[in-house]
Amino acid sequence: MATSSTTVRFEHSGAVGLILIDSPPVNAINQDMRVGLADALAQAMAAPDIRAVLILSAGGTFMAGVDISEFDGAPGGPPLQQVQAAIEQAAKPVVVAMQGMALGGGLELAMACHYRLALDSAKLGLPEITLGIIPGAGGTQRLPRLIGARAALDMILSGAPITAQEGKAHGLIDEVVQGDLRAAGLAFCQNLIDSGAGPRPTREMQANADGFDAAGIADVMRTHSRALRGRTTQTLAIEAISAAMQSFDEGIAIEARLAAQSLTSRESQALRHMFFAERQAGKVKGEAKATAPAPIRDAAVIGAGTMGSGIAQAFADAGVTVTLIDSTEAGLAHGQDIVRSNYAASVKRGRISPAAAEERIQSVTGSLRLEDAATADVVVEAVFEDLELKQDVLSRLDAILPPDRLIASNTSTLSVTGLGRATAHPGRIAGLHFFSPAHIMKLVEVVRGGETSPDMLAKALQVAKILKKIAVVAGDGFGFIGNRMMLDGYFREAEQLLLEGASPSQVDGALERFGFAMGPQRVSDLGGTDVGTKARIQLYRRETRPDPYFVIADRLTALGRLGQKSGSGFYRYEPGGRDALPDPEVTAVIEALAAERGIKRRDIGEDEIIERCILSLINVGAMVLDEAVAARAADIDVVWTSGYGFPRHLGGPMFHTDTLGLAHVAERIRYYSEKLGSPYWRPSALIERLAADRSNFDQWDRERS
Ligand code: 3H9
Repeated sequence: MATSSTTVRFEHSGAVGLILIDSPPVNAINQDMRVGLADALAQAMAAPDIRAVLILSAGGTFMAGVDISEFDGAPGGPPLQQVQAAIEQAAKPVVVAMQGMALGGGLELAMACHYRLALDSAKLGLPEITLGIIPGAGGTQRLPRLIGARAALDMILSGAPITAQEGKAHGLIDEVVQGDLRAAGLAFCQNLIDSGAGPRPTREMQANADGFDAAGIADVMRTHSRALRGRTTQTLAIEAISAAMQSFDEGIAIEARLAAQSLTSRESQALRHMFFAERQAGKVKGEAKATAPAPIRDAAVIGAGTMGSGIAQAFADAGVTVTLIDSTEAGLAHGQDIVRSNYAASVKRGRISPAAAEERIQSVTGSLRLEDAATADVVVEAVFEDLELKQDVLSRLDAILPPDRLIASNTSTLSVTGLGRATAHPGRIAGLHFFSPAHIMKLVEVVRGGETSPDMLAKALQVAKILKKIAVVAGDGFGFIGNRMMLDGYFREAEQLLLEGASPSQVDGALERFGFAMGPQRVSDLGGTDVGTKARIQLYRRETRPDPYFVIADRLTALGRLGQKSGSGFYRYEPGGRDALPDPEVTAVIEALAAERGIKRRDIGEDEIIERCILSLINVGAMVLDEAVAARAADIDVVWTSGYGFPRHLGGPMFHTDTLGLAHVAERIRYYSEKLGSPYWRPSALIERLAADRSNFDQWDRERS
């Protein structure tokens, strides 16, 4: 039976009224659905032969929550809370049966129903905190009533879904179903009808406050402290859950006020920006999606070093069989050892079963013959970062593989266009710049060489998707997106501050307090100062940079201070220790380098450190955008939040620029440009233009979407 909505239908099935939701891809709740739900419920209540109601949805996802794109406008139609109240106060029992993900407003809708069933594979969660908001459709009031306030706090602060079985154990789910969900739902309704069980409104339940005292709350907060560093939403969530001890109507009014407050926060705007930016990043404007991309079942990875074996493992994790090829037996054995020990560590942490780990290890076959890549659907070259070596390997692969196969290079420094030209089919060469450790890090820069064909670019994006990576398309410039901004902007300025008088721990501390997971010098020590030095040697073959450019890191490399692995770098480390300890020897190195350049050292405050590092990052980011190395400002935000530890709740460097205001940013860059007189502080023309036009990066993106 029709409703006044295109996404909700109403049907009779004997004495059960079926409310059927169908809004692909993820049944996000929008105005049309709210209208439809209200209408269908009214029909069910008005039909004398209907004695129970069953809500079902189509597709693999029960409901992904409220349509996030509606948040910035004034959503029309009945509010979700009104629809929920109508369900909860209905005179006939309302049952919901869930499959796949039941998230946010979707789970909140379910909690307003009288009975809840879930397929055994279903997952239930309130991920609102990841968007910087609190559950605003009764979640903070009904969840404590169903599972207790402490468990509710844990679920709301984590944002992660629980399984159907856990839901049952907590009291969120009445029955876990295997097989036919619709049939199980109808049978459940029939039972209710037969037994005369009526509605069971959650609002009438009492929330269990056990463990929801100051100590209990602090305990839960500690569990999530890493993920919530620098965040504020959790405070509002605690306040809202506390209100669940009051009457339902009082509590729901408090929740509404706090939810509105969270929604307008900059934190929420930033996190919602990131949600869409991450999903948009892998899409290339103006290019049709590959209609039905050929499946990727077999891959080959060339080079069994740390990167190559990590990439091989990422394929194995995605269920793709992979041939790991190295030129030496020792190299191959080392790579296979890395794979094995990574899986052993995952088993130890309980992330994967021993059987699954073994299966994945078996899916990686070692080989010493490049010819064994011949049957692979895709090949990723990850040999040592050396132009001639890579060109040689790529041209040999090009001769071995049929021309419709993608050959991707995991280069982080070399020109993908230049690499492609070493082959007879440059169109099939693209860059897949993984980040280390490749099986863990989410980001992949998909580098489009000057001659990379649209089909092969689409194929490279398909590979990233299969590997469950966040892909960002980057142009073939110096350092692509991320490393260019790191080297010319952020890390370089951090070193400049050291030359001018700041200490490594001062710079790192300031940027960690800004929100980076780790400051630049600690990052260098972790990755190895020599790794940076070697990468820059390759990069200089593309373009050089004026002095001073990483003179400290390069001197430390020359002195054998390679970072944590050698016991000293920008800091010193106790044997086997990871604590970065200040080292007077480093101060002496820095002072000597500063003196050689006539730099007068002085005390530098934390504000200046943060401002100069962040403005440098932003300024180079704008150049990367202006030069079309990045297609969208939002892409840069994705690169920096998922690959370089920029605080996600600030929305990435370009979103953060919009927050600071373009006029302010332009003015401060000009200020430092004049004060420092450094070639690295040339103000970006794009920032100047946007500031003059009273525009910003968000608008810049919108005008081009
Ligand atoms: C909420 O409910 C607030 C309430 O408490 C109170 C309000 C009063 N809205 O991720 P995918 C799109 S807040 C709009 O690629 P997957 C997504 O953009 C909400 N759009 O698929 C993409 O579009 P496109 C709380 C949404 O299979 C497409 O659907 N809920 C929404 O990898 C496919 O998405 C959440 O935070 C949405 N809510 O993962 C859950 N969800 O094709 C957010 C998805 O144009 N969603 N889209 O790029 C997710 O976590 C994942 O999307 C999900 C599917 C796990 C569901």
